Amino acid sequence: AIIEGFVTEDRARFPNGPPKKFSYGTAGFRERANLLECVLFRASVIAGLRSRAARGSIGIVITASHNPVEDNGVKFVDTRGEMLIPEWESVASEIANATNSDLKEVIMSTVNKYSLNDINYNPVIQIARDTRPSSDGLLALLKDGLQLLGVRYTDHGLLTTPQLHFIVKSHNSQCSYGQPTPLGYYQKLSKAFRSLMSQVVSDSKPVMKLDAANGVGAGRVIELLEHIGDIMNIEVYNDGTNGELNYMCGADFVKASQVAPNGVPIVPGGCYVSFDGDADRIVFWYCSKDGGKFVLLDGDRIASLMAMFIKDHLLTLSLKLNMSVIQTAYANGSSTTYIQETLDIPVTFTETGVKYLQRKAQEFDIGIFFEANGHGTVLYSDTAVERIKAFVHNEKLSDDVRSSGKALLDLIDLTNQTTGDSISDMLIVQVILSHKKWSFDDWANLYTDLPNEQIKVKVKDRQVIKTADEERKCVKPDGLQDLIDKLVNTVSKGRSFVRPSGTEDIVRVYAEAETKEEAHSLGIAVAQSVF
Ligand code: NG1
Ligand code: ZN
Repeated sequence: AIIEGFVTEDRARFPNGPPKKFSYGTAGFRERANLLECVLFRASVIAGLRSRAARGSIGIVITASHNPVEDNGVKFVDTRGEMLIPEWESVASEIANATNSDLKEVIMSTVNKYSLNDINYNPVIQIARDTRPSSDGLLALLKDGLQLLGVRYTDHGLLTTPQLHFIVKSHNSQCSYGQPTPLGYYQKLSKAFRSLMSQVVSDSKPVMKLDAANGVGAGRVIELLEHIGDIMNIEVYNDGTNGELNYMCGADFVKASQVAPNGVPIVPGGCYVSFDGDADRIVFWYCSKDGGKFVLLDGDRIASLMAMFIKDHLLTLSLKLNMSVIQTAYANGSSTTYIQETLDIPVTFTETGVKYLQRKAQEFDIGIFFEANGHGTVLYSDTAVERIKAFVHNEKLSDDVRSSGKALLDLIDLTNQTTGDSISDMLIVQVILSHKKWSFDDWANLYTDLPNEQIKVKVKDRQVIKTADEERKCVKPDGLQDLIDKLVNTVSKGRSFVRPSGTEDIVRVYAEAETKEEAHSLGIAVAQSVF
């Protein structure tokens, strides 16, 4: 009867049903905001069903991340704080796409398939949204749906996507991960950060200048500063008061165009950081003191820095844990070489898309995963955490070794293990640089990036391109890979691959080589062969 009422209301509000065919992908449902109304109303039933099936709290975040301000989207956070499990991606798509007359049947078939009528669990849905003007209206539709269904919810207001992931995990872990509130998030991170920074002797406070992409991260960092402002200075720019969301600023813009964003005063040698619109991606950058050259420190750099620091600590503790850095084909070849050869840590490749990296990272005691674009974090297995804890409690340790072990435990607490998190990643990088007494220059000197180029190619049907070997080889159309191989062989340290984008109607071409000119000409030549 409840479902009946919901379906009737759905039909009254959206007599034409969904305005287009949606597909729940890596980015959730993402569209022009005005096309999402029906989807947001139906998101209530999707979340309610998934919550019951998983017998846990589900999160819903209304955001379109680094997309332009006219877009919006909705993503579900599964019970362990991770992305929605694949099986339910199709359930979500089916419900979002059902015609008015099919909706009831589609919902009921899910109810029957998972025997949801037999489950006596009254879920609570955790909700957050970003700063887009359309988010309020979409949120209202979602709430209407939840109320009609009698599903309880907590609206946390404006939060970063990773903060909501943290809250869902905390809620479902009976608070063993943290308190399931924004305050609980700030408290956990700031406690670990303060403890780690207290081990550093320095006469000045670190300063970072933040480009917040005019997104939701700006306000959240200001809230965070209430907890750590006395030991770290974060100057917030692109806070949304003047500029437009993600326009000429933010992590995606800076990574793709490799120039400084608008809206941030540039001081050569200063330390800069850019978030994306929902603060789950982060890149660092600066302009060199001599000559003002723009230098980008992307996700590969962050992964390398974290891997180095963690490995140092494991060596001090003489703890053998199996560790891997997870990358995609977009990782700069120099970072892969540095991690494998200098750090002596194995690198594992996966397809593009955070869910693939995250799943792979779970196979290790310590899995460090980062996309080059700045989305990533570190996952520590329960075994790893227990072994480090047991080690620190050993009575016969020297002070140095014990404090190294404690630092590692604090580092684990400072890490948002649910998903890539700009705020958490920013603090971890600051801790490492402070511990090493390193400048951004020192960090940049770990290795030299190979010049690279990314080109978007519009084709009639991008799905004719099929790839293998974690997208590094092209198997369809016939002959394309041979052509790419030939072109790659014409430049030194060349590497190139093509793949259909999962989020845009284009084919992406990546090329890298020893010089900027070679990377550029290789990219162009490969792009031409895709037509
Ligand atoms: P596609 O469009 O499939 O390349 C892009 C990013 C991914 C990931 C997703 C989700 C690149 C090259 N690709 O995927 O890394 O972040 O968007 O937003 O950056
Ligand atoms: Zn994002």
